[in-house]
Amino acid sequence: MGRKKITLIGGGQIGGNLALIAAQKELGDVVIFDIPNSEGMVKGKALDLMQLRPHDGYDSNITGTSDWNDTKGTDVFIITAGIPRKPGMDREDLLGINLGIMRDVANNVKEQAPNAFVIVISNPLDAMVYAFHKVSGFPKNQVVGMAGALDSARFRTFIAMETGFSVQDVTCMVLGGHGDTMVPISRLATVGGVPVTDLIKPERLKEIEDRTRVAGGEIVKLFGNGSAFYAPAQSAIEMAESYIRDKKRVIPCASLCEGEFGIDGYFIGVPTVIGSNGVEKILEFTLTDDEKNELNNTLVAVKKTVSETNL
Ligand code: A3D
Repeated sequence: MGRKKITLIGGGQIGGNLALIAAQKELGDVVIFDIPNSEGMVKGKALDLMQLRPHDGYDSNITGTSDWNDTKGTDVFIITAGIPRKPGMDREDLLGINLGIMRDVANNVKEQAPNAFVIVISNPLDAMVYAFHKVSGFPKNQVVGMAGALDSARFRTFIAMETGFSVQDVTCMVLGGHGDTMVPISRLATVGGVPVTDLIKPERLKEIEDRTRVAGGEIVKLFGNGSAFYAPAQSAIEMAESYIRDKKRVIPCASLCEGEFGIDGYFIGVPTVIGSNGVEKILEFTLTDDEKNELNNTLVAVKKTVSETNL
């Protein structure tokens, strides 16, 4: 058995960092794919990354291409193809352009590697992962969206910043759609097992939840051109690694719900077990009435963006 093949569709800001982290973790050989206009850019990034390896001795090969044939037999695709947000845009503003791109990508992925595990990152995430699933016809265990992993990492970061304790010991989850209606579950957040609700006053915790909901926008405003890329890349790699190494990690992911949490037929952020069979299980648990209401609100938002895909 040779090395795994990880193909990044889109070699921009997130794509470049995905390639770096995948190589550093030696998850497999990495192919960075982009449109013909950006072929030189991804070939250049690949060569630059190849030349970073000697210091630490990673053996992963990294190549850049704009030829779909080079993606044949891929084990894991991570899709960032599309355009990111600019200040003043919300994620939904990207739908028209990114939907066309996702259709093209889904058809090509299906042709080159019908058994691959696919992680979608392109925004608006909840609609894009749905579109990939519909167009490719891939079974639900093979398709997942990255959002909750990042939103939870943001929530963890803000809790660690507030308490001053190690971010490593902060556990929490953010469920729902990847937009301002996402649902940080403070009730279940802990620092080293100690409930956060015993460490941070309710009003302050509410502010931290609110900051989490708009954390992507905070960075978009600071950049002035483009959106976050380091943490999004690491978040998707955690998911890819759990698949490749069959870790069965439990990560909030946009997974296709068929009855779980009372949701049917939509990809939405829920605690998801990722192992060698892809999305292996959604872990359901009892929500409070307030949490149920919040999840309903976020479902309304997800349904709206999905309906705009006409799929
Ligand atoms: P960027 O640096 O612009 O990279 C996108 C790349 O996609 C560019 O290199 C394009 O040339 C390429 N591309 C465009 N069309 C195609 C195509 N048909 N086939 C292959 N490649 C193509 O953006 P980025 O890396 O900063 O962000 C990528 C996407 O991720 C955007 O849609 C962002 O909104 C989204 N994003 C999602 C999250 C989530 O948490 C879900 C977080 C951050 C960004």
